[in-house]
Amino acid sequence: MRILHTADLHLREDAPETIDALDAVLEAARTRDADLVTVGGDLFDRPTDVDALRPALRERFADAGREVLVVPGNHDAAAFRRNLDFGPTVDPLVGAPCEPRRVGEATVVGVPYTSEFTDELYAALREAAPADGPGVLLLHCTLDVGFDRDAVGTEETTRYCPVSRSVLGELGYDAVLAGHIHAGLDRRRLPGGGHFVYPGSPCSHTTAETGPRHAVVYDTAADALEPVRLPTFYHDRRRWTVRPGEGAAVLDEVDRWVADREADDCEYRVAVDGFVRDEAAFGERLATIVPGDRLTNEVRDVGPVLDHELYERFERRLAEREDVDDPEAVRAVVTRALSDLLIAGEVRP
Ligand SMILES: [Mn+2]
Repeated sequence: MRILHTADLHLREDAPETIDALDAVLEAARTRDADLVTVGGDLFDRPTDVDALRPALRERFADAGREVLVVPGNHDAAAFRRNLDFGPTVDPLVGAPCEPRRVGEATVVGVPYTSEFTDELYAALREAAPADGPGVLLLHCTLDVGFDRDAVGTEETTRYCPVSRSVLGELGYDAVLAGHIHAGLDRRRLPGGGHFVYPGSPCSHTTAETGPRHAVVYDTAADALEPVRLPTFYHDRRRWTVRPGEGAAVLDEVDRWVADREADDCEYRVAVDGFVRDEAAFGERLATIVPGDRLTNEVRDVGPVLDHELYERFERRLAEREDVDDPEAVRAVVTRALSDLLIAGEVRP
């Protein structure tokens, strides 16, 4: 069986990119021939969105023609406490502490939103792990790998349902399909060999959620996870530090990076700092590649490096030495090192 997994759509009536992301996920389920779709929490951003969007979603889910298993997350748990109709294909797993579903030969065990991973939940999940056939755990949690606040969206202040890899590994599931971390696709192996995956939000909700977005397909027969790139909206940003003599190479790199993102639905930012031989020429060329409102140009002329007292002292020493095979290579290393120190503020100009 093939399961297409996503989480953290945060559907909002006033955020069309989130609705587009749902369409992209359902389309990916079709093209990747998935038998089942799972949503690891935060399908909706707020309970009010659940009411506003439900009729339209009923139709979308029905058209997708695939069973969809959903667990509530911290954002939409309140809405799922009511008995709502998302159409015949959508099955919210709301039974506490966990609720199993047999789908084909596999068993999917869903954990509705909980702030704590309790002993009771641990015991219930071990009990619910299937003795035969693939076992899949679906939950909204914070894995013990040091995600920072930005990774889960700016509004999150507490750690929901913190759980360690070793505890998850003890539960006896082949795959843990999770939600809550928005930053991006994050796959890990659990002690014992099980898969763990955060797909990341399927479209960027904040500027901290950078880079192309993904869903994943878990193939139970192959016991393999496959990332699926989604053609959805994302934020991206990148900073380059130029060293003297590398201006042209950096401009080529920026050009390729920008062209890739111009071809996508992407809101991006470029920052460039460092030293070049011709600040004006470099700046002009850079401005033809990156639109002004997306660019921060902090590049400075190489003069401060070459005119620096330390550099002049180095040049005098170099001239005295006769055992240097390749003075130009040494010059390049020192120029770069000094420009790095100047940029870092570790050497006074
Ligand atoms: Mn979320």
